[in-house]
Amino acid sequence: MSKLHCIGCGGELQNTDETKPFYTPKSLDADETIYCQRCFKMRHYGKVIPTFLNEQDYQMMLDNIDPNGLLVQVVDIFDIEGSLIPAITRLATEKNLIVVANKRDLLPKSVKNAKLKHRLNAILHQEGLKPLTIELTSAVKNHGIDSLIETISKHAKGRDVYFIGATNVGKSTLINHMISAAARKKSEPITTFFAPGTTQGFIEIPFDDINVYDTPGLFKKNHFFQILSGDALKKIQPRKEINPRVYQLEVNQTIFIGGLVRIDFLKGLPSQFVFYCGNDVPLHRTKMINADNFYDKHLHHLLVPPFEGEEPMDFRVNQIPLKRDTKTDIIFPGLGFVSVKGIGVLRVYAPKEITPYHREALI
Ligand SMILES: Nc1nc2c(ncn2[C@@H]2O[C@H](COP(=O)(O)OP(=O)(O)OP(=O)(O)O)[C@@H](O)[C@H]2O)c(=O)[nH]1
Ligand SMILES: [Mg+2]
Repeated sequence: MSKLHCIGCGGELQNTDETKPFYTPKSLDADETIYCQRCFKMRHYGKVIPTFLNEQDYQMMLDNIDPNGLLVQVVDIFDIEGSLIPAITRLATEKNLIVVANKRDLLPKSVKNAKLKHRLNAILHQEGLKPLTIELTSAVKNHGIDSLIETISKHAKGRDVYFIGATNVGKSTLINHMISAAARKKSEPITTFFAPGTTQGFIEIPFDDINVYDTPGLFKKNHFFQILSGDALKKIQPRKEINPRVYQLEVNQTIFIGGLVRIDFLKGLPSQFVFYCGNDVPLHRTKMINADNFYDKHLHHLLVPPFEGEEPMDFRVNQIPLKRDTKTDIIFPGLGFVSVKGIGVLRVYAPKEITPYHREALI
């Protein structure tokens, strides 16, 4: 008998052990599409049941990809470099890769797409990727989906098409929207979820004469997902267009991003700091000399998350240089980024599990 797979996450269904993955109470001979119990709960009760592939599993998954296939690598425009995966970069060539920068809706509309694409291209080149083309999409807003379908149809040339990338970047959501945009019939959508680790196996979707595959994502280690959960995670995840928050900072001033990150302006002339974080994440400025007291007094209240009853972050200090004549982005994967214009030095306190990185500004 051929194996049955969950229509929501792609895992191999079983009905013998409720404690093991991909369990369903249903009969596997049934002539119907089946969700595993985990997908069923996620869809109906919004329960978080993350399951992760480790790097070895992920490599095995990639080994099952047809070497002649077309790769559609989806990246989160909010954490571009952090969405890249060395194992995919090794697989990618100039002829088999399309990059989709998803979650465009979170960045201000006023930023020109042409500029974003130009900067994205430069960033990808630096990371050793030369895609056939870059698409900007918002899966939730249905933007850029028609163009993505066109691009895939143009470049597939009879090849199978694989949506790949880090977890939670929006692969399954994109495919669901491609299906509805093209009014293809597929009665049950693929499971998507706000937390990572949703898709568990290959899900094949026939799309005209092309086979499109959804695949599980690789969990990002350097990401606030690692250390936050529940309400704290919900609070930092931007849901709609971000209002950039602009601060003119002087040396010896400090700014807090919730109780998660502290930035001290150690050296430099007065400079503009533009924060691209979820609109609900509080920012507070204080004098550096008062910053320790401010943190002790306001953690869990003004400075949230973490919320009352949750552990404070275990901070590690990073020094970040600001270069002359360029704007520098400092990225806190999962939380957002700050763009700083000017020359100088920052001291950044971030949770020890998170390594902030910097680059020439995206915007
Ligand atoms: N704001 C915004 N959110 C999005 C977009 N696309 C997806 N999301 C959200 O991101 C979360 C993850 O989406 P999924 O489609 O499950 O991501 P995935 O890449 O399939 O994740 P895995 O299956 O875990 O690898 C969900 O909460 C989606 O609603 C987008 O374009 N904009
Ligand atoms: Mg998925």
